Amino acid sequence: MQFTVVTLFPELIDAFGDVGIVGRSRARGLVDIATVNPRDFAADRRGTVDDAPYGGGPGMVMMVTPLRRAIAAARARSGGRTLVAYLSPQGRRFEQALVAELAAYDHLVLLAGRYEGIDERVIERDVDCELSVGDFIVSGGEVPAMLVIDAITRTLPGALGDARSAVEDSFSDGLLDHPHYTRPEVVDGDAVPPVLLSGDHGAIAAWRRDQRLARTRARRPDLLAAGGKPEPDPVG
Ligand code: 9D3
Repeated sequence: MQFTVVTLFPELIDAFGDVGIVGRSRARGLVDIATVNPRDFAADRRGTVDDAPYGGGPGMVMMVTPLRRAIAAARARSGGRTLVAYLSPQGRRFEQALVAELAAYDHLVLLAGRYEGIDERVIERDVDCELSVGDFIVSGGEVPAMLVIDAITRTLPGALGDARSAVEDSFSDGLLDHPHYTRPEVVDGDAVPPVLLSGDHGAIAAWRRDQRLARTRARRPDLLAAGGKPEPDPVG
């Protein structure tokens, strides 16, 4: 799977792509991560990519032409099934159901905004969908784009290695995780729950299931609301 991030800060994305499960997936050829910098497509020598908002107000707005050219260059990296997603607070909430939908594409172009945002005409003409990562404010689309790449990469066959599977990931079945323990058996007077030392794999599985349900009920009762939620189409 291909990811191309359109960003004024490619070094952020490059560093992210070198480590952990995403880094290993890249090394194995499972995913390809590239960046395109709108500054390289500016219309002037200075590399201007932003300008003041029509109508007035604080901050700057990312200009149409550098973005449109950058998106075209990003699209040109593949002939496969491509989706252009703009990371923005106005977008559809990014969640696990959407991860699976997006993983069906060959190429995701992730448009990361800075400043107050991007010219609306880019959203109307060049963007297929808008994604938000939650109801809080961050400084730009780069961290949200990394989050999207990370979440999707984890679901690709082979990304997690043989011992683990995406099916075991929390949220794959809509429940929170159970507690985890490792050596020593007692630390500062705190012991590991005895069932985990019992060798009774049936009892351990039952205990973990019970812990997952209890924690979900206590911390995220919304996740236990009956039935799977139907998902709207990511495009439009
Ligand atoms: C303080 C500026 N805000 C005025 C009401 C608007 C605003 C502009 C740009 C708020 C955030 C941003 C930058 N955010 C993103 O690019 C972003 C984001 C987010 O802030 N929250 C959740 N998901 C996302 S995806 C991209």
